Amino acid sequence: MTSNIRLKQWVKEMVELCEPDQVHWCDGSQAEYDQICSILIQKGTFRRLNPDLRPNSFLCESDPRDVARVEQSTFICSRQREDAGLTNNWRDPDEMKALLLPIYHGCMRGRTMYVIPYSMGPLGSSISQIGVELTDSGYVAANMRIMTRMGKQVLDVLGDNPFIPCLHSVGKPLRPGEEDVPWPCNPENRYIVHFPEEKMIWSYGSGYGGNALLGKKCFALRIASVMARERGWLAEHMLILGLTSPEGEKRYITGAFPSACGKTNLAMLIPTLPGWKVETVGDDIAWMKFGEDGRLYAINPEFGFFGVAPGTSMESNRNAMLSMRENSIFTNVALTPEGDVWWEGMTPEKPPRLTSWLHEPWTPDGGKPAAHPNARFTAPAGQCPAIDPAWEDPRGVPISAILFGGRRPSLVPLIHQSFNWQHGVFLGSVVSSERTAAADGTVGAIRRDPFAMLPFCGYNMADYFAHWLCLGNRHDADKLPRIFYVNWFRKSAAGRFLWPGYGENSRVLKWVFERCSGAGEALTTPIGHVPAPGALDVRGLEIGEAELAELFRVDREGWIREAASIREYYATFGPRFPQQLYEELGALEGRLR
Ligand code: OXD
Ligand code: MN
Repeated sequence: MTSNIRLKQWVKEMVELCEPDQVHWCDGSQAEYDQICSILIQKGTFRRLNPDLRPNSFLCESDPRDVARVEQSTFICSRQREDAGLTNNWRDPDEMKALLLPIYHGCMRGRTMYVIPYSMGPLGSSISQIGVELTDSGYVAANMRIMTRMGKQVLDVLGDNPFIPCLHSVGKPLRPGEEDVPWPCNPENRYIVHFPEEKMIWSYGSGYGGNALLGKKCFALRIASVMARERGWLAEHMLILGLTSPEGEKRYITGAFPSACGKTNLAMLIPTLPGWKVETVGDDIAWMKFGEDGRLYAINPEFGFFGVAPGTSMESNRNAMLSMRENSIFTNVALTPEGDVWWEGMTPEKPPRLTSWLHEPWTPDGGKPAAHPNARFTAPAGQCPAIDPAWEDPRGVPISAILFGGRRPSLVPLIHQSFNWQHGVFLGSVVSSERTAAADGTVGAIRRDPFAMLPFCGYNMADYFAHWLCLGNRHDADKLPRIFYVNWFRKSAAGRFLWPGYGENSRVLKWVFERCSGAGEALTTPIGHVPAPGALDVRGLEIGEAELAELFRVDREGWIREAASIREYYATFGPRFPQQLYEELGALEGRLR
């Protein structure tokens, strides 16, 4: 097991609290994974997919009430309310513990507690961190083995050092003799709770995704963002990709986009531009530290992809499809009669017959989706054909550019570059997007999601902006990544997308690459630099001059309204909001006049 006294003591206390029938220390082996999956099959949680079509892979349907992250039940329990800020749900930590301890009491009766030691980041990297998740969900244990480096090797690296304790329960204890359900959960009592000072996570009542795989959103973003601020680094909701030019020069780029805006697609993009290559380091989270050379280095703390399945196809994301060809878990997708998976957008033609994610017989004319819009695949990152050779480099990869973006049907051009770091932080602070299905809420409404971190920042976002500004001041401006804002989703007046997206986004990446090399012609506009006419490589692309002009049009009236809406938005952050961002907003208003 382990010699770590703190770990042994904590597990003992949690066993006394939660009263599981058994405790299983995960060693991370294949045999153990196979055994957990067999138990899940016996319980009716997993169904083995046809091994000829999808080797060693499983389908799982959740309780229909437990299908997404639950932001209204997510809490930041800092000692002072101001330290959580106005964008987070805050509760006093002692009050939250007093509320939850009785709820956790006996919550694992009739179940096995899995002890999952896991590393976020390559084992032994100075950027990596270790957590231990206790969970009564076999589904979580199986997914954690794909999503993190987990098991005995982690305990060996941990030694007697501190770790992040993460307690998870589905919140459905079993009475003696009570039969279990395939997806136990407790939708009436859901709590996703973070203690930023103690660096501890308690999650209760949900078995789904970011609520339950605690290494991901809870640790790698909410708790890690707090650690990063304390120690001068960055924990961000960003993809990381490597971009190689036809000349063989390589640059790494990160990108922050709100949930379900195509981060995974961009991370795995197959360029349409001849000679250009994109390789994937990560698709969701980046931890970044400044190196001794003054450059910013990033690692992907995760070991797998937990991607949105609907919309993913061989056309939209071939590399994702190939990543999940085996050894994968599918949640809330549909089942084909042949024993494989299907979801909306996977094939041009809908299959004639399926079993939907609700276990119901499904036909295309029934009017209901076969897969839930937030259905997911869990696939090992190492199976991605385009995985970057340096994706496990403990030093991380040097970052040349940071992209921000979201889904904005109007106003925001295909790409613009910030004038400098501070203006880049301004761009990050105003990221906005149409709502999607990754979290509860009305799909389609525009929501601001600064740095795509609104649901994931573990502390006051005003302080978060200040942290970004401060890093810019503390480091050599020439070595800082260049900052850009992209919008693949601008539409014409007639409501049609102006830009084809997907592999064609490589044209935009090429301009980013050139800008980082000091080349790439730009026009200066009130909102930033946009590609000069002819600077965006559109050779071979069928796009009219009018569409191109519209893609880069800076609509002054629209931006004046946008600036006013930003001013209103900024006021919601309270007194700690950094003055420099008001200066940037004032400068933008001045340029628009
Ligand atoms: C995710 C999300 O699951 O951002 O990655 O919601
Ligand atoms: Mn995400």
